Amino acid sequence: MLRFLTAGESHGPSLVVIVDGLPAGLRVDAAALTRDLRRRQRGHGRGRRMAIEADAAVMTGGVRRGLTTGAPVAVRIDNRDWVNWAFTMHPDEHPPADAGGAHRPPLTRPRPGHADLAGAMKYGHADLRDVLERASARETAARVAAGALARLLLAEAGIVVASHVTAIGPERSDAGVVAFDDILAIADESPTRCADQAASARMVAAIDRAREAGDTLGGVFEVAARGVPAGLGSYAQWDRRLDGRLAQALMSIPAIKAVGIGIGAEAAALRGSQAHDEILPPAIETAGPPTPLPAVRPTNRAGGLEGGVTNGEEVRASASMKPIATLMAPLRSIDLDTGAAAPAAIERSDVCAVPAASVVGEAMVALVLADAFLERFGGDSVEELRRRYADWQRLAGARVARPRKSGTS
Ligand code: EPS
Repeated sequence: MLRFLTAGESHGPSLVVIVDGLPAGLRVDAAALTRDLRRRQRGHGRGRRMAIEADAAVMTGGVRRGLTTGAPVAVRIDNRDWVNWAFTMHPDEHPPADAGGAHRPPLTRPRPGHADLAGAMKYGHADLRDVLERASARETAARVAAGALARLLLAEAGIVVASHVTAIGPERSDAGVVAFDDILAIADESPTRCADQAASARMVAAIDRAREAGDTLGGVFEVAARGVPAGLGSYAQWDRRLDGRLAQALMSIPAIKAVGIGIGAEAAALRGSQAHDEILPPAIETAGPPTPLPAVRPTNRAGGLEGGVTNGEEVRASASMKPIATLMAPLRSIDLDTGAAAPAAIERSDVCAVPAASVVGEAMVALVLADAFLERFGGDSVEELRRRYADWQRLAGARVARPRKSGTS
């Protein structure tokens, strides 16, 4: 229903993204996209590139006078650093004499852990720059712009997506399950996006130590979504299971090596009696609108998904990121020109980008949820979508059996 494609190189003129399938009449403001782009640039441990860039979304299609038209939405994010790379990255075989930037020699020493070697073998590149320019996590800026559009759609249904970091290197948050409001309260200025202040300070120190050692750090983040209706995804076919779709989307973020839903990998060591979320009768009706949920769940270890279907609880998915592959104290590698041993290439890079990856995770989860929401409720216009969702909420509410108040029969 909702699909997107990105293009552009890390040091090319710009990144672009086309988002197809958004209904007409969605209020879109480039500033909302730019806000998320700036959040992705933050975090302790980011490299010098982030000081050069001030990512901003330029809408170039599908939006008129603040509203989507139903046409594909196109967004461009210009790379400020392009001026320093224009000669090296120029699309013309013979760049103009005034193309800026150094005349950089080919890169031939692949970095273990980056796409350099695998990409060179796949596409036959002799200059590893032809691999790393596209494999770079800079591409995730385009995903964040797409995710911001998905978020605007989800907001129409009251669905909110947020994220927090739970570990950086060996430093873990001691906060346990962090409530959604506490995740939302994490300031964009937080150096780590960790809700546990003491752990955050330890994480900052660990990043500083890694930097001093010429090393890098990975970590873990969790994405949470509140207000997701029950019934998105399906157990009926493997590729409709929403947990699988979320896992693919999160795993596709550069450097992600593991994804968990709810308590994730921890579930393997628990007994069934400790791993599942019991089903209790709904609270006795008081004032307020009827809830469309027929039961109360005292815990949410399943992360809002059972059988690949949302169950009305918060959706919670976590992702583990490996340390960044570019080391200032490089690992052993070879020179592809000579075949001889040589230290891996050193490129400007980040020491840790887990807080940034968690913002990218929000975008990917928002895109999957928006896709599943459109699949469930459809509609060519936001107006139609809103009506269908309201109908479903009313009908689902009416179907729910209510326990009788004591004393009534
Ligand atoms: C990134 C931009 C890149 C890197 C980083 C992510 O900029 P540059 O290569 O000019 O320093 O900082 O990419 C990687 C760490 C990587 O391994 O690809 C960004 O915008 O997020």
